[in-house]
Amino acid sequence: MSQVDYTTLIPNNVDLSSDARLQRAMEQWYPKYLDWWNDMGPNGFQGFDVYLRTAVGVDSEGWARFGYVKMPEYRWGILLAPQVENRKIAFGEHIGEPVWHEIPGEYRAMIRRLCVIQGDTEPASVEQQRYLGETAPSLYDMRNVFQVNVEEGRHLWAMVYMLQKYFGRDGREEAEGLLQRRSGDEDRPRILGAFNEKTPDWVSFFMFTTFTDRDGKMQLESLAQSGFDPLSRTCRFMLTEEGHHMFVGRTGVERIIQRTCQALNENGITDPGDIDKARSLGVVDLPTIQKKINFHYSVTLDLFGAEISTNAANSFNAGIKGRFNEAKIDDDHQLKSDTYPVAQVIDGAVKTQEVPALTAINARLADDFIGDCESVMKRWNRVFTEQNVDFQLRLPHRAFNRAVGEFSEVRVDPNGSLITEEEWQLKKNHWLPSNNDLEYILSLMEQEVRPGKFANWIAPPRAGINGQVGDFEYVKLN
Ligand code: BYC
Repeated sequence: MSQVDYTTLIPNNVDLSSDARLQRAMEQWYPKYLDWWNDMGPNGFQGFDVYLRTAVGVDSEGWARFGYVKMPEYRWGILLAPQVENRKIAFGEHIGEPVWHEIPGEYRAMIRRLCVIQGDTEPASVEQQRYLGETAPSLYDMRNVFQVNVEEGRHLWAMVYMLQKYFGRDGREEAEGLLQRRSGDEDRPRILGAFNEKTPDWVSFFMFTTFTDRDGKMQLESLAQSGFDPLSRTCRFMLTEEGHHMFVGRTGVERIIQRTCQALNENGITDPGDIDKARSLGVVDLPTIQKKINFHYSVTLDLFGAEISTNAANSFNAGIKGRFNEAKIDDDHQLKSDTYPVAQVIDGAVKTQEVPALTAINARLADDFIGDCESVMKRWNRVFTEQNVDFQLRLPHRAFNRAVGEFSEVRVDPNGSLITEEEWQLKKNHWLPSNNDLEYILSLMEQEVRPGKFANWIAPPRAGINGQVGDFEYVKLN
């Protein structure tokens, strides 16, 4: 297994000490990162021991070690997946050529932009989640949000490494900028829309890690195909950590659904859509869960960019950003004459039309994402079958509530029918969380920190982290 060197200030497996300029740049950035972490990371919990995993190797087996760590002392570092010998560019106009180990001059701006956008999302999510510790429904959940946070911090390191190593002074400036923008800030917002939304409660957190982290997975998978090998390797390792984040989200929502169903059953409530009765039991009512899905799913779809995009076509052509599972796709990987079906507004309705496949890279990635989300919905809906509750959750239509791309100028209901602005205004609170719904969710958020105990609105997990027992003290608060 390729081990990471932990004897140096910055753990790494990139032989950092052999590159004095880079080492100096990273060492100068580190204290600024720590300042940002202390200001914008988990509020009020920096001094406590948290049971965290730290990456100690980069192979798929046994890459992490678990132990108590105070978050500011977490060993962030630079980890790249192992180099694949004789790797060839798998798509675009350079297909079949050896991958690049140095940045190709003509693609400098493109790669820099992708690294900055990717890098910007990582600290943004930490900022969005910084108050969640205060309302954690259990020590298990508290530990999970902190785990997600430190790893998003490391993903920022991954992109800062790319910027500092390959982009000289420009890269240093971008690396500073990543610590200066702030989620939701009017003057210096984060770059992408969803990363300026609030994550004020745990239902939002679980939805975010289900849907928005899943966009992270899709984007990282596409960048992992890159012909620029260092970008590919850094994204491949980031994907190793991403799995747990989506697990936290999916199982978090699953546990909420399970608890609500149990409460409805125990109290003989036969209408699963009865909001008032569910709320009188102090659980999250199922219609509000549906609205939260509608919101987070649609806001996340915007992160794929415009369905038809020349930016995406250019980065595919250049061999810099591929498609999901590029190697498994059975075509010429150049998309010279292929077409791809893309949903668009045509004659007052949402219809699918074939467009040149090269321009539809973003639409295709969104399709892959939607397929992944459908399987999450199946898992969530299975809970209703298990609990014998007559209810189903579903994804809204892809055109619903969009602010980027083909549907950003129209109003569409969750079934995909175009509606007027008037109808939208009348019904939007039936489809998206209203202030009242959000206030109700917030009212449930009370911290539960007794080991093995859980807030009333969420069921315990099926298993502990790293095989720990139910009342394990994941965060030592004393
Ligand atoms: N908000 O051709 P277009 C993650 C801009 S999540 C604001 O439509 P393109 C994570 C776009 O920048 C994954 N602006 O799109 C998850 C462009 O502006 P410029 C993050 C937006 O370029 C949870 C213009 O509109 N990684 O890792 O084909 C926790 C036209 O662009 C938005 C990436 O996204 C928006 N939603 O695709 C932690 C991968 N959408 O530059 C982490 C890197 C578009 O012309 N980024 N715009 O002024 C990319 O691959 C692409 O930039 C995008 C957009 C997919 C984001």
